[in-house]
Amino acid sequence: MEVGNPVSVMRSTALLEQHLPKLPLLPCASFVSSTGIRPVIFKHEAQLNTGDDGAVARQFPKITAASWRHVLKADGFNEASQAMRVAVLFSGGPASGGHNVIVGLKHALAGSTLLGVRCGPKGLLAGDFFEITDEQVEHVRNIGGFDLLGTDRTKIKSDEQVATLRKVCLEHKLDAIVVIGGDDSNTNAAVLAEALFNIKPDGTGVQVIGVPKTMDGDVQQDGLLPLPFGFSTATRIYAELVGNILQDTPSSGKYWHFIKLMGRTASHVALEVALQTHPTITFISEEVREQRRSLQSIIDEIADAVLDRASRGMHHGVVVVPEGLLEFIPEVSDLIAEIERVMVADGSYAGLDRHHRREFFISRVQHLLFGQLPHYIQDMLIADRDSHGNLEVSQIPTERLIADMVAARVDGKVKLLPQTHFFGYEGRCGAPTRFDAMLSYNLGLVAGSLVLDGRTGYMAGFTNYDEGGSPVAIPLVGIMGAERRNGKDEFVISKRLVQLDDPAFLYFAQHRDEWKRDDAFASPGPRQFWGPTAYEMPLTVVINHGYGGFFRV
Ligand code: FBP
Repeated sequence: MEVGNPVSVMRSTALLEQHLPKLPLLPCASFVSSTGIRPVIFKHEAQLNTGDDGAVARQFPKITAASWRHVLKADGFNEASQAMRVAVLFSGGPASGGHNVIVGLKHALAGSTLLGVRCGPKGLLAGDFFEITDEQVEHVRNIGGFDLLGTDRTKIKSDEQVATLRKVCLEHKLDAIVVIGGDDSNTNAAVLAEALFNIKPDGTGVQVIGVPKTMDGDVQQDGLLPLPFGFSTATRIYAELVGNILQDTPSSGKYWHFIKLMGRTASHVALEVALQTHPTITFISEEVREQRRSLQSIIDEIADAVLDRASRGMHHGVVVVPEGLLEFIPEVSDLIAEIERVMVADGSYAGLDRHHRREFFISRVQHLLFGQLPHYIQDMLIADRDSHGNLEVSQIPTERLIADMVAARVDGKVKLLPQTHFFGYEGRCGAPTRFDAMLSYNLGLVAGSLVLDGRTGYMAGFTNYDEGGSPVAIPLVGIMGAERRNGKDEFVISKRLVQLDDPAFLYFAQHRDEWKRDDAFASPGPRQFWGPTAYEMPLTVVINHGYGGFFRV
């Protein structure tokens, strides 16, 4: 398939794919005028207090001075009709709804030129652009994936990269860049906004606007952005799969399933799926860290449930763990920190084959746990980090580790038949739920409006999901904090983790014992695109924000 030329792609003749693009995309009232959809202008609302003693402002002086960390709210239609050249790119992992952001941008920027960047930040540096046509946009509306443009995870940071980018921007006469990405990509958007602030010969700059996407659901800002797009679809797909497995277990009556759910750091995905399906046991990483639990205590909890249920004739169950669980177990995170110190101190392991690389770290890492872990976990803990310095948790078979350890722990007492699963990639490119389709479309309208309003260093936001929706703009420098990456502290967009006093977590904590004791599961089935439940919101959002349950624009 050719990225950047979707019109050449033969979509299947499945009824669903034929009908999805016909489903409506509704703008919220702020964008609707008597003559059709219109971009809006913004006014300053409140200032965000980062409490960082000015360190972020010192690193990003220009965009801090431009925004004063002010949140913006819509303030009427944009009457100006300047034609601009705007480039848009996907950055990071795919999330359902990405194509609808581009539909929204195209609608907001009517009269301007919208250039698609092929293959993410890498394509931006290479100046690999094409003009997005109305026909292309109509072809991908309400369709999952990022295939209109493609994506990657290149981090633009070095002086050389920045110099290349400045050149590309001037050569292609860009006025603005829209980065559709998660926390790391929006951090990158802040870096770009600062670097491109006043690079044109006339003293003006190339504006940079971020759009929050990630199936992980962790780009949230209290009161301004309950969720990024992509989370709703991923969790509905996982809930269908987990619900199906839960339905199978008492039928076959012999398997324990160990399921890892994607979601790099925060446990929003696992919590949402637990609320939708009620698995026998679900671990929430943030609670594991708060309670300073050991790996062995997690194994013991599962083993006790296996033995208890077996004593009552139930030889089945389902355990759900978040993708990032290991990083939240204090002894494992200490081990990871030590491995990363070794990586920073001596890079000579880089060219070694798997066996010698393992030997290299075994001879240097003191933490006792390292030697106790199986090779399939050791190898992933010492693997190269991604370009943003993240451990590649999607590649760590945590579900297998836990299944193996539980099997060893109950050996001789009961016969455990474990099955392991990782639900990840299958969740993040499906056709967007109606919630994600509408949210992402409106985020595209917000981003296009911010460009036309001359803003830079902002992330598009959208809130008040059950009252018609409200566009907001969030200053990137207002939501940054220090995080340890590649053994060093860096300013990044802070992820919102599950808070143990979140109403959604409290609801889960109140009910999990009954889900563990008995088969109290739910099997919600496939996501709905038509009918009364099509506009349902994720349960965590409904419970945490007191919403009425349905997305309304
Ligand atoms: P983003 O934060 O870029 O949206 O990525 C989310 C994610 O799907 C994580 O949940 C997962 O750990 C990671 O991407 C997998 O990355 P890759 O696509 O590079 O395998």
